[in-house]
Amino acid sequence: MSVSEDFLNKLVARALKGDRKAIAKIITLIECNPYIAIEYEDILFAKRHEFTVIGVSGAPGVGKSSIINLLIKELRSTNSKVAVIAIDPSSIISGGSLLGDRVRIRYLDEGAFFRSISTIPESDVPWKACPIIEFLGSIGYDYVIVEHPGAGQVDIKIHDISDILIIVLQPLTGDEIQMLKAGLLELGDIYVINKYDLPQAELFYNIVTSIIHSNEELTKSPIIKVSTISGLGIKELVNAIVNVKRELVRTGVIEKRRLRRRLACIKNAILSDLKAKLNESLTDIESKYEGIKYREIRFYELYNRVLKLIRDSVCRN
Ligand SMILES: Nc1nc2c(ncn2[C@@H]2O[C@H](COP(=O)(O)OP(=O)(O)O)[C@@H](O)[C@H]2O)c(=O)[nH]1
Ligand SMILES: [Mg+2]
Repeated sequence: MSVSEDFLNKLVARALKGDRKAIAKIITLIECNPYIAIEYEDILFAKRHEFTVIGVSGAPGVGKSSIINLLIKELRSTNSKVAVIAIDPSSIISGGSLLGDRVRIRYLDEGAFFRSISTIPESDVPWKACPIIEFLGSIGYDYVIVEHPGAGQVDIKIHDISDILIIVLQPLTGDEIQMLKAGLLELGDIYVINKYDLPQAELFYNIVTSIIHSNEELTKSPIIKVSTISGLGIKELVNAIVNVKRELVRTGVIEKRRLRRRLACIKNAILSDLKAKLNESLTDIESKYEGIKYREIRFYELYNRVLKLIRDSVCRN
């Protein structure tokens, strides 16, 4: 999908006035061709606005969308504008949890925005998510919340793009306890024990708290008891977000995290470029070597030829 500068300028002007159709259109353009975010950086991110990216990670079904729904309501009551991006790894094959997310995220007034981005199962946060996040932040959303299902373990990539990472757990799953013991949870800034209305929640909370707080670096990490049925803990969760953010700003760590997000974005953009070029080169070589007996072709030679093709192609661009 090609796009002209003039067309994009007009769309961005509309998006800045809060026109949802224009915002959705720009997101679709970035989704189809994320490189326009690099090419048209000055147009898309012309307005500078301070925003915070909150990653919400946890196994499918723990209640991420339900929590985000209440978070939107709570944050809107303080007049903050909130955009939500749901990364949906299942949608391509099954139609996915997309519908579930849509159904559960209901508090969408003029200051809130929801969009899901599909990706193939088991893949990381797609790199196109980064410019979309930055775009939403730059046009005036104060919080960009990214929902990402960590398939049983915390996804390192959601960590790379978040300013604040919330890890959601639920009582009574052995998986969760295993994950805690394996030290995979070290990446969170805030922990939520959701479904606190379920039996044994208290016991689970005590186990989780002792594991998390026994980690030297996490002794002060907030662990919030939440039930989206009763609304328990949502105000505390917002307070925890505000406190963590204040600390990140005070210590200057927030700037490091913003740079980390940019670098993760660029790294993934370049990796995806290189992968495409590698595949092109392999196809090219395959046709050139047709008819030659494979025993006559050395690994070393192939390696160098493929590498040269990639280099030539990178230099050409
Ligand atoms: N008992 C209970 N169920 C909940 C709670 N929060 C969410 N659920 C249910 O858990 C299921 C998954 O919720 P969802 O928000 O879609 O989870 P996600 O896959 O992590 O986004 C749904 O059936 C919700 O109704 C809670 O606090 N208590
Ligand atoms: Mg969900």
